[in-house]
Amino acid sequence: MASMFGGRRKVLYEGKAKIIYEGTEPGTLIQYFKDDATSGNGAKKGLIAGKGVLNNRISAHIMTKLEGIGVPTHFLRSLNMREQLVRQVEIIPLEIVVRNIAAGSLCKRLGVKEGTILPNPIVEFYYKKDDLADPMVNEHHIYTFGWADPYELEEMIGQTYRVNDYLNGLFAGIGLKLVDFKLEFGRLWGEYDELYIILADEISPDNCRLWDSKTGEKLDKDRFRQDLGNVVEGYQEIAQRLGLIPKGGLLSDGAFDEKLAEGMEEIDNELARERRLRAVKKPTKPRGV
Ligand code: ADP
Ligand code: AIR
Ligand code: ASP
Repeated sequence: MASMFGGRRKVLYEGKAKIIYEGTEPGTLIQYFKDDATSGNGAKKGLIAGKGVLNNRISAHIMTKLEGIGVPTHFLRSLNMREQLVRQVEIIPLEIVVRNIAAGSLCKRLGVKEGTILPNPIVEFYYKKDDLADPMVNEHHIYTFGWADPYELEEMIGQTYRVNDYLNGLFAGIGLKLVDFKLEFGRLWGEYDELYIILADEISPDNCRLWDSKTGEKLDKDRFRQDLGNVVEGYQEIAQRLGLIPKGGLLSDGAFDEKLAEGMEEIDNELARERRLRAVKKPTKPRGV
């Protein structure tokens, strides 16, 4: 699917759910949100009309909120209904998963009943490598293979807990349970070569499990993974409860109304401008050497 600006900009990367274009200023990128959906790291493929618009909007909103509580994110501003400008970072090849309620691969792997409330959040790490189906790894793998060092990992875990606390509250307030989610972080170097760890990629129903608090109904990408049907309706419900789209929604006669989506107001980027970055404090020489 082409960008709003046609072929004029350079595609740097095309992933499963997004296209990454060169940004409008140095050090920036444009994330274009596609309607393509995959699961099992590409094993199952599909198209969810309207998903890209909704994910762009939801992720921009959540990143802006997180920035507002002091979590450094890559988000700079939304450009149009499918695109956002972000800071370019060096992606750390790890997926950090947090689980509040048992679901998905945790249930499969350990035989835990889906829906079991976990007494404390579980944090897991996966190596981001499609060819290997993103295998689960631990700190030893991460340090040994140099994907991140202890200072970077500590920073990522700290930020991840903050994101979890904040998002649990945000979603509880709109009648949703945050079952689990996945985060990606990246490195950014400052003027004096100081290192910042920044939340990157997206936070959307593609990488969060969200259940209705009362009925337990699944509203996220599990509708696609498990062939539950009405996938975009689930995403729309989440966006609507977050107050991001008109009351009537963006679907008419069962189809996604691109015209209506185009007319949506731009999101308020006010908070995103007030950004504070905090460098990761590392000794000048690696520990123990
Ligand atoms: P995938 O690569 O898993 O198929 P996507 O289709 O979502 O995923 O592609 C987006 C890609 O862009 C991901 O690989 C993600 O790690 C990367 N990315 C996200 N945010 C940034 C950023 N700020 N700077 C550089 N790369 C990013
Ligand atoms: N996730 C992990 N890899 C890709 C994604 N999107 C997200 C899922 C789910 C959480 O991480 O969307 O919210 C845990 O996934 P799983 O499959 O390990 O149970
Ligand atoms: N993100 C992975 C994929 O797109 C895994 C998943 O979402 O199930 O295939």
